[in-house]
Amino acid sequence: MSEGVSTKITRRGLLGATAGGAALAGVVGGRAALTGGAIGAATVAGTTAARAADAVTVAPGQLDEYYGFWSSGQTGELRILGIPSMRELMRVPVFNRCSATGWGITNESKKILTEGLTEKTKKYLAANGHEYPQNGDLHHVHMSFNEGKYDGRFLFMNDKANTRVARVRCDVMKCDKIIEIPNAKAIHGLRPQKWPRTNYVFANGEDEAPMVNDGKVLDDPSQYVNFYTAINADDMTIAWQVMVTGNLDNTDADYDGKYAFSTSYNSEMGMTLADMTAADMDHVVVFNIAEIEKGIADGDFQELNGVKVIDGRKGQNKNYTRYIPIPNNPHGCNMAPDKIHLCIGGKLSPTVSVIDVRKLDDVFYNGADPRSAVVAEPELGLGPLHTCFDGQGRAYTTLFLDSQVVVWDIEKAVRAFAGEAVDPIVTKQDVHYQPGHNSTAEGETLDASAKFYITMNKFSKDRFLNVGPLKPENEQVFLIEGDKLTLVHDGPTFAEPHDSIIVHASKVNPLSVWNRQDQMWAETRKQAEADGVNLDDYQDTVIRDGNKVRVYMSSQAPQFALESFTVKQGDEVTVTVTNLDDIDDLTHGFTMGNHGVAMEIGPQATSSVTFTAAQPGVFWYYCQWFCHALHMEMRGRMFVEPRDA
Ligand code: K7E
Ligand code: CUA
Ligand code: CA
Repeated sequence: MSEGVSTKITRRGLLGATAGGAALAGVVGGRAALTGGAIGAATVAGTTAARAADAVTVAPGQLDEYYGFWSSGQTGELRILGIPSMRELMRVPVFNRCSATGWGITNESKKILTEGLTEKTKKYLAANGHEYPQNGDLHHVHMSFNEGKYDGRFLFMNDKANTRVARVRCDVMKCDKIIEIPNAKAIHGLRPQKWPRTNYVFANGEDEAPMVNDGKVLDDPSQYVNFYTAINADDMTIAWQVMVTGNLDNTDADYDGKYAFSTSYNSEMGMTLADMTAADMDHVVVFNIAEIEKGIADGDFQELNGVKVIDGRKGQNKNYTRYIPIPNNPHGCNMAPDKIHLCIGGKLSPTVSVIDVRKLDDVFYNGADPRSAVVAEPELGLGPLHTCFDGQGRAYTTLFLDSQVVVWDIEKAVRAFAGEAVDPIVTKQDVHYQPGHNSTAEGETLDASAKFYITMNKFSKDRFLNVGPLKPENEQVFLIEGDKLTLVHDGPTFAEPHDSIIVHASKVNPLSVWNRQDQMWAETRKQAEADGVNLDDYQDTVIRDGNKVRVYMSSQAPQFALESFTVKQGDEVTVTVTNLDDIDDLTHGFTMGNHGVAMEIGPQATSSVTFTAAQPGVFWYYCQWFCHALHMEMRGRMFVEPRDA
């Protein structure tokens, strides 16, 4: 790093005042100054940043060792990066609309975006002129597991804004299911079951609301509840829900298939900031999966909007849930790959609370005090949010207010809690700035490794050229070498580098060309068969069906099978394009001028789009994915005849 230590202190002091709040500025600035000096000395004594950077450099033309799957927060898409290079490889639209691929425009994507919505929500949307939510807030993406390791089948992700959960197929890297979660409000934390495999995806409802939210109860929080949801991962249906006390923030599952966990920052059920932060202790809810399944089988549930709901609120005296008191507005919930320790970020408390999951049986069945499962609570720094692991007994916790990561030893933290005079902290490293989530390679699995550390920072401040009041956020990569972290990469990113998982490339094997029989266009295929059109062969057919017109055209670079087609003003036109090119990386597109219509058609794929030809005239369509030297010429005309002609 060429940057002088004194500059760093000034910048960090400034940051403390703006992001940490005036009251904390002195504390944060002071800590930063000390740490800045210490890190500077360590850099001189140890590996140079330049040599460390070499260790994660991926030369042009070389492939990365890992896939990174990134959530994009309020942008609503999934992003795929190459790791460790941090090259952005792909954006997969999920909860957002996409101009390049036609996600949200094609019939195939609209089916996925609408079919999982509740009738109520469809009504709210229709009143606003929409078929599906126009935004999404994608916080957490996680891959399906088999025996504690990634299995390369699916990615699951949440939409906090519209209470949805989506699934992406890893064979084609496209979303194939989106469901709205009934009863719950604002799905935030999301994790797949790790053991024995991902049968369930667990999803947390963050916002409190009346159990039946029909306007009869409004400003009476004593009647509000929250819902924990288990989704059947294989068919994306709701398995069951558990009603809980307090709200739900983040979640994780154990490596035994017995328990799942959620943090709650609002055990107070407060509706104001002051009320939500009133208590010193909130809690982690522990869900006993076998007991919940038994309760469902025994009929101990109520049915609410088609979902079987178990009552797991405090004071139920059943074995569905337990509440473990945790300081203070806790946030992150991360299960260590040692299969034993669950780490809860204290957020307003400078501690991480460590729960030994082997002690939970006693809490459930032998009346042990829930706090007896807490086996360590190291004081790590200000604003601990999320923890990741390197598979070697170390934990890496982001400190939001300190703008640092703290590396600490889990076993030493347990010994210190038991009274031994050991310091669990291995090192602290500055990050830039205000980190939220963090990742190590496969760190949330039994394949966790200690190669590199990625921090997703909410603020970039002065790290990049100024692009106006809205700044990029910043993702940083550190090389892990024993006790030392060396910064090797800064990467600006558009909203929001919320969370990521890092998956070894050997576990992900996407296709290069679509399978012609793919389910994605099954309905379109059915309609084509009814129209006597073979989607697997050359197509240049126009079918008139009342005021509906169905246009089938195949495409092969650099031509559409139809140079033109004719419809009447007011017709509902469906254009189905099949890309008959059977070549890697040869994607065509179809954009209809002045109609807000575009779609991607990958090699061997079929896509369709429906629109109304409202105005008479000549309209050009063209291929918008550069496919050939004569790509510009890959176009044609739609003639719209005036209605009374
Ligand atoms: Cu993953 Cu922000 Cu949604 Cu923590 S939560 S930062
Ligand atoms: Cu086909 Cu451009
Ligand atoms: Ca609280």
